[in-house]
Amino acid sequence: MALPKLYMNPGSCTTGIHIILQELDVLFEVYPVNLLAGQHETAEFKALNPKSSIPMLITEEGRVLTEFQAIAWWLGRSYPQAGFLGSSLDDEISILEVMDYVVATVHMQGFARIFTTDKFSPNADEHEAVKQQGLAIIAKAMDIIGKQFIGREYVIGNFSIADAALFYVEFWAVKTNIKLPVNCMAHYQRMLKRPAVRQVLMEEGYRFSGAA
Ligand SMILES: N[C@@H](CCC(=O)N[C@@H](CS)C(=O)NCC(=O)O)C(=O)O
Repeated sequence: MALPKLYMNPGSCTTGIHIILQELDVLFEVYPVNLLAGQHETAEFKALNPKSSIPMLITEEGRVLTEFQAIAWWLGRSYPQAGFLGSSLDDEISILEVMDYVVATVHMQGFARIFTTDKFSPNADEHEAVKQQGLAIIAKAMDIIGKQFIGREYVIGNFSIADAALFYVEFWAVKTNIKLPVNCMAHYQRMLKRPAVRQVLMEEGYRFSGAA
């Protein structure tokens, strides 16, 4: 049977799905999609995913999965022995709550305003204000998320798919010099100590020293 195929771009939100696959020790094929070169807008890519978005995962059976949360959930359900969805309904709800807040708010509302400012306003005079809005959205959301798991090492205690989502926005924050709340910074550093995370970052071309 064919291996699952991950369509990704190093350092993008796809890093979160890459981490889950690596943590699961699943064999998969990597298909880099160069966003800057517009590869996600080609007819070939759109024939697979008309949303033109990554991450995209094509399963062993050939099913095309899109949307971070859907892909992460599919992986969690497909490899239940790993326990990446926790062990109770409470765990599942906490995972979904954090993952959705990370993707829909921190990423799509916050970082999107910083990385793709012109999509929010064609007027260059407004770009600084749009970026500041993005920064405010990120600061508020990360503060809320950080408080949500005080006293726990990971979102639900043990590593789950929500930690991979949280990590990619923490990684972006560190890379763009956005200050993280203490608990999120500790989470980021804890994630960096995980062999699978280090492996993914190395494969995606990042070098880092020590724990942070
Ligand atoms: N809602 C989607 C969006 C993901 C997303 O925005 N991905 C970015 C890369 S980090 C992307 O595909 N950008 C290209 C575009 O939207 O045109 C998801 O959760 O998977």
